[in-house]
Amino acid sequence: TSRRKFIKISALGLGGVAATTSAIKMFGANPYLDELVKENVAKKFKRTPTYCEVCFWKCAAWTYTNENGEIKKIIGNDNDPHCYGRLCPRGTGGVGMYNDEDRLKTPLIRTTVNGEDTFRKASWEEALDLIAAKFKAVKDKYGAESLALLKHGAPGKHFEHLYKALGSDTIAEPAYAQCRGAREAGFNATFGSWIGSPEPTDIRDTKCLVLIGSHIGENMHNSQVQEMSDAIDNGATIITVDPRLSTAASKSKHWLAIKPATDIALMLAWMNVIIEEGLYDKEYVEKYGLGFNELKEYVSTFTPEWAYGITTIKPELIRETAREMGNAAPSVIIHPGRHVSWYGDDTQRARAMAILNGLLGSWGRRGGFYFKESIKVPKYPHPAYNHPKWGWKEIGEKYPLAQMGITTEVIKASIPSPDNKYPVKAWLVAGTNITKSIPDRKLLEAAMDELEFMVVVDTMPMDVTGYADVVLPECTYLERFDGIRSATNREPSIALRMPAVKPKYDSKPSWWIAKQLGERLGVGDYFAYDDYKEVIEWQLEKMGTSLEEMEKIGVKNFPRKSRSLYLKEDEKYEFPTMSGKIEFYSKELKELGFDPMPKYTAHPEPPQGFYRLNYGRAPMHTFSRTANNPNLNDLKKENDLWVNPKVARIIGLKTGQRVWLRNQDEITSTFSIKVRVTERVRWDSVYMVHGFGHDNKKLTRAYAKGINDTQLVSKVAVDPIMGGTGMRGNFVEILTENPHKNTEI
Ligand code: MGD
Ligand code: SF4
Repeated sequence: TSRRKFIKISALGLGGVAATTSAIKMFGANPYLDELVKENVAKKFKRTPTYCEVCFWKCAAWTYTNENGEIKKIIGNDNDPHCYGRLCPRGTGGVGMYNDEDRLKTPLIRTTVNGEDTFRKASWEEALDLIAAKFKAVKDKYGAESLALLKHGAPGKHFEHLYKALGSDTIAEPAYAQCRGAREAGFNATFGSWIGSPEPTDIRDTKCLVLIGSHIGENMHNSQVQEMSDAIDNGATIITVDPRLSTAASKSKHWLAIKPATDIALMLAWMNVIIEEGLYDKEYVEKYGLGFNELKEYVSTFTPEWAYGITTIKPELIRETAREMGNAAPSVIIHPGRHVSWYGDDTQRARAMAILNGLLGSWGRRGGFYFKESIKVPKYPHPAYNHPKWGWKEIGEKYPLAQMGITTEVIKASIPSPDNKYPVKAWLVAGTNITKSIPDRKLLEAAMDELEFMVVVDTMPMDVTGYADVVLPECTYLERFDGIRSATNREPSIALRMPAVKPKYDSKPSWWIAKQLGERLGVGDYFAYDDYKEVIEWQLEKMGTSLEEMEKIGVKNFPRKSRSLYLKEDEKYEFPTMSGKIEFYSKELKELGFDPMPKYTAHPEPPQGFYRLNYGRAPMHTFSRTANNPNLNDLKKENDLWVNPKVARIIGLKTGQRVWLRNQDEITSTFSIKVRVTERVRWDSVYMVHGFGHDNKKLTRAYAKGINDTQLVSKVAVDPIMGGTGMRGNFVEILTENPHKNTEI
């Protein structure tokens, strides 16, 4: 049996399923408050600035507390370009993170009682001393590089500082290889810059928005959704390419119900029409583009008729939508998407999107992509970082265009083998529930089993905590200072996060935990402050403001300094690519042995009786982090399985019926899911919202609710260019009988 057996049942008491007053209910179902409500709240309560941590859009907000120090409401900051004064349902429900009675309450240390692994409560002193001793032992024996950090969100920044001080940059996060890495690599290879977050898409002024598997609206990124709704009101054409009738598709002029995994073929056909019919921006392409002739020649055979056979989209529709884009150009956006790790050729799919934008002249144009700008937050002084001998770069060296750590490669490096040159021996996991966010559970468990030590810093007893040797309870974003949010937008802005209330239970902020560990590990001089507040005060002053001012305004906007928002007429602009041009043909990719222009490759299809497992988001949840949040759980308790009526007829399924899923590798879902029969999904796939089906009983609301899609993602198609893990090539069969009837889960 495995040493690091997942601890399912805690020795500690379980909290009751109390229904706290839902902040959302308080103001009705509409999360967007009217001015009157805002004013009333503002009069009655004390307000403290923060920025939201329920997802990574980081909307600036005000936390309102009453005289007893209870949080009553969180409302968007009117001056914030990420939210324009209105939070999404999750942001409003962020108070549930604070109120959740299942929260981690004290440090926990793994122990054995009667041969069973369990956790015991520990003091901070004991837990920190233990971690420091174990980390020191790994550092002394193998080098600091063998300490890996898997992180996401604000806490990660503090531990990154600790790691760099120790001399390790063995750091990775799922937001790269499991999310937007391929998009960044593809756009970087074309335009020379990352898309980043928020995307510099000028949606509010666009005339045509093309969404390719990007379900804005269900995938709730606040200002982007608001801008899209304004664009629709202003008559913009929305074209959505999605095998499923998403909310965005339902608001679109054209819904292209594409056969999954064939998007590159559609985009090549669009290029074909745009070039053949002269719909591209000739002047722009001539002035800024490189390799247009090669592209023209290359796409000449990819006609809409050719693409029809692959995508199932009618040639007339491919032509009509290409003309819509051409007519709107340059105020057109082929949206780069966000979670793009689908089929392993994701960098090339992103390249196809980038090339279309280049042809239509939308980069640097009103209604297309603007030139983003941010303001640098000055670095609080500390000694120079120690240089590691190896780190995330070397671990991911097989993938030439990887620009950040690849989680799955760090995980592989944690399994000893004779050819493993970069042995990882201990992990600190902060703010990421890797058992739900990283595919291939077998590999992950094998790695965790080999580790000499594993620490998890989280606010909740998520599944990942069950594998840790030590669990540290972080306080929520509403109870702490964090780094200043410097936003990249049309205009630069900063936002302050400060505690609205004291940390509940025995929880502590990450900055404090990192400092404590730093002091114990001999790098205390990198943490030359008693309170993170001092760092913020120092930085704000350097930026021409103060903590006092920021407490009052929460967000400060700065004028642009770099250049104009869009390209000027006749502007001589050098793109930050190697050639200084938009690279329709990529010499760099060619030299590295990859296709210089995107190629359509057929991907495996579901075998008889199996359906492609498609997944996405719901507007009231973020990944797995919100499933147990009392307010958000109230809005949606579990995911359901979208099944086409044709499939329902064949199997004999009815809406509301519970089923189990088994994938191509015979992995069966631990829990069941409710069927929803709907025309909105194609007959060759099924669909569910990601982030449900929690295994940890300590999550009293989320445990066993719905299916965990990641459990069924055992096969990944790795992107050879940047190491992303394509996860949409998994197929499931639908089981109507409980496969676990005779086994205890
Ligand atoms: P969550 O699953 O929400 O997201 O992956 P993750 O970042 O792992 O886990 C977040 C964890 O952070 C939770 O355990 C939560 O309790 C904890 N947490 C929340 N707030 C705090 C805090 O203030 N401090 C600390 N210390 N912890 C906190 C996201 C990743 O997943 C991404 S970005 C994408 S796009 C991918 N999406 C995706 C998918 O759609 N399907 C599948 N199958 N896998 C996916 N993986 C990727
Ligand atoms: Fe919070 Fe919603 Fe903004 Fe994300 S989009 S940061 S959840 S308010």
